[in-house]
Amino acid sequence: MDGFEGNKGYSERFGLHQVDFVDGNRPRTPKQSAYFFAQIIEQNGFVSRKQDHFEGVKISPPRRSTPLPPSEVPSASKVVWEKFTPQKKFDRQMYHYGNFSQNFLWGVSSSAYQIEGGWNADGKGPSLSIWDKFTHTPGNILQHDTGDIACNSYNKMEDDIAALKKVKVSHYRFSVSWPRILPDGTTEYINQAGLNYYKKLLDSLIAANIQPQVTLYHWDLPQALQDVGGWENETIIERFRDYADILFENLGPKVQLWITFNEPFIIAILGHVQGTHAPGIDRPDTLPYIVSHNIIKAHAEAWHVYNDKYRASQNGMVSITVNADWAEPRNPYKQEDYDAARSFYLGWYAHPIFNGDYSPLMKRSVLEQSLAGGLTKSRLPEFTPEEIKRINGTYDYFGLNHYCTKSWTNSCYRGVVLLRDRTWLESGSHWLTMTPFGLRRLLKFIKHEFGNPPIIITENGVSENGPVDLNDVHRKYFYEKYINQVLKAYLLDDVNVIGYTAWSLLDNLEWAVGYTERFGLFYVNRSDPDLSRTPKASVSFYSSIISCNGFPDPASGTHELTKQKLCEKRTSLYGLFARTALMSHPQERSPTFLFPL
Ligand code: PNW
Repeated sequence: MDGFEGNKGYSERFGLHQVDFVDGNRPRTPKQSAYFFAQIIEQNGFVSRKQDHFEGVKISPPRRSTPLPPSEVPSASKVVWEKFTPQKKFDRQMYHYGNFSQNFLWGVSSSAYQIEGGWNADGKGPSLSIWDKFTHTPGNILQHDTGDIACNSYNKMEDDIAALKKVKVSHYRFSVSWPRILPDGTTEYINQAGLNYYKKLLDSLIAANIQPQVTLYHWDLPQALQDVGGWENETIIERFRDYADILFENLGPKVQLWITFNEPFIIAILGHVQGTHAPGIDRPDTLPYIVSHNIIKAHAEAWHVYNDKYRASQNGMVSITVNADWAEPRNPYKQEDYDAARSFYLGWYAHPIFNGDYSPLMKRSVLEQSLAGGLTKSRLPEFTPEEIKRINGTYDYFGLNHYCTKSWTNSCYRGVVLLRDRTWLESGSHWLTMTPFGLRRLLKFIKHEFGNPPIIITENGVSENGPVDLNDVHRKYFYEKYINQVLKAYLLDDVNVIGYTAWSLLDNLEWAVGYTERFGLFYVNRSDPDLSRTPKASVSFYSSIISCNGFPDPASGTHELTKQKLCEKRTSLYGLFARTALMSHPQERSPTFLFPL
């Protein structure tokens, strides 16, 4: 435990347990490391997770997968790389002046569990959500943080509306907590208090002239449904359809934009393969494919309910939000790197919904890996021809969450490997580097791969950790550079981008890392019982971009943005380099091996 450290006194703490030296009783609290060390002792070493689940299955030795011939699969990525590969760093960073379309949507984003608090208020308990259970289980969340109170948005609606007004957004994206509406997940009992909360939020937004964009599912499944198998059990498709129906019926008259699911990829991988997100299951092999299969079908059913019952009277748009990094081949002239980068994960969900069925590349990769693992058939389930027909086209726009680019290569031993370029600026999150150029490429890829749909960027943002500094120059830099790349995609590449949503309105519960990584435009003071919100410097900066509807040429006269300090010139980056050095994560520099390709 923490103790007296010679001439350093109590300032250096070596303990597995924290000791509160202010309290006369000296209470001890186990740190995360105590749980970790206990686990090592219990297992008498490091037990491979794979061994648990592959017992009896013959694992073949690592092998090189057969390269895919470039001509076999029509590939939009090829179009993109052909266009951008000759681009010099200077060109790709070049600033572009211009405006977005007149009715471009400008928003900020949040999600229920991350901000609301009121975890068991007004009938949400006793069933609760999988995130309530997950955060209350010791060892899952950094510093034992929970969403019990979060930013207390459940009780601080006026403050949030005031914050939104300050940014001057036209749209606010928030999510509905399923267990707040249907505590046991089914329509057996509808909790009116839950519906009233969201009705009031919608009325307040509309009164402030801010349009809502509502996510039905941002990861907080009713625990009661998890108890019967969650996304693994296909009866959930019907449960989700009924939940969607209730929201469309009750909230639909006030909503024009709906998102069925937020980031199914993260649900499948972090929730069911790595177990670092709720429900905390770490069963690789077939589970992520089953979970995703059911999510895709549930999405399609919700879209059809809207289409059949509500579209005529409500006239809104319904779609899904997928997350995607841009995959840059480490060497686009090397066939193997090119093939590796081609197989990236956005298509897992977008291909069935926008093009019909899983892509041939996905089918082939999973089949090949399944056979190599000793199985007799693919772990990827198949859609029937009727299902393909029902799922294909269930979108009204393309919802995209994007944060960064990864460099991809093919290692002879481990398959696809993700790397990062050490010159890329880092952030407060180990997985997030500042790589604005990739967003333009990704947008062009979506245009070609998925039939030029209208695209709404539903999340994009950056974090910090460590000491609080309201002058968040790194975030101003991030938004300036990323939004400028969106503008290039719109004006130069003719991509149909119709909206941009910043993540996030407030510093909030960043899932497994608790409140340590802060993505907010507003700082939330967690030592203040009132959880006061203070704008960071990026608020007025983002607000100026919104007022100017882009980046008008200064030669055309002064405008709000000319009053802001832009990072256009390289010199202004020096301060930023010094800052991001403080936020670096040296332990994370080794390559990541990708599951499940
Ligand atoms: C998204 N990654 O999640 C979520 O939609 C938000 O709720 C979240 O707060 C935000 O991004 C910032 O993390 C992600 O590891 C979580 O690549 C992890 C990753 C990407 C997105």
